[in-house]
Amino acid sequence: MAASGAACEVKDVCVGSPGIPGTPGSHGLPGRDGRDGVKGDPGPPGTVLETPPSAEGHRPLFRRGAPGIPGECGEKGEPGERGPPGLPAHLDKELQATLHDFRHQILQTRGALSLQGSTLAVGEKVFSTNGQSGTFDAIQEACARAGGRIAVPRSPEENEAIASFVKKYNTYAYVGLTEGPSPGDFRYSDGTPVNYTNWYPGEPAGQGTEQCVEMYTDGRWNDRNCLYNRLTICEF
Ligand code: MAN
Ligand code: CA
Repeated sequence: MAASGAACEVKDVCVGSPGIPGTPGSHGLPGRDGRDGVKGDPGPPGTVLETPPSAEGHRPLFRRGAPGIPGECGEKGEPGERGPPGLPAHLDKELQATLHDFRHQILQTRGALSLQGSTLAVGEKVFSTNGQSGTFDAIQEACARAGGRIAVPRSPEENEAIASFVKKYNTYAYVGLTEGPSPGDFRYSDGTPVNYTNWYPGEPAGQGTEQCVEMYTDGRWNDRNCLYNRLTICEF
């Protein structure tokens, strides 16, 4: 039964004014967690990252750079193993030939230098003059002293070399040929018969009276007495 603040008879109808609304109640406690939601849609595809190739057979993406500075020299290595024993020098053909050649060239050079005139090399030979004149014997001696022999041409090239000295010094030269016991038979100083000649037309005409051979300025030869003074030309 509703009761109001007014005292009244039970039978009477009393009309009071409405009360003031009460103050709101305090907040209730948080409710329980709801159930899990449904699974979402898949996400968009990811971005492919470009990575530098490393596997063999792939062309590099970048151009080759400039070469680097060369490294420093390494340390000296250990000596190699000892070679097989060589021949004794006197049995080594190649070594002997080389030594012979060296000796020959040294003697040629020394001889030519000692004459202090003009020198020409033709093939294996060296021709040289001191520019002085002498008899055939004097020339032979001068050449021997220098370690050589009186020059004798054995080919057109050698003849030309000797002739060039004759022209240069404007003096006929004796060459290394002399007449043997039989007239007209001219030989080298080692006794072998002459096998290259360049006689002036009509020569040799001495028939035993002219036992040496002189060279004219044109390079041709004449048999002549051995006691004239002729240009000293040696060969080495
Ligand atoms: C001429 C020629 C030569 C000879 C000399 C000697 O020139 O008869 O053969 O050698 O005279 O003086
Ligand atoms: Ca003559």
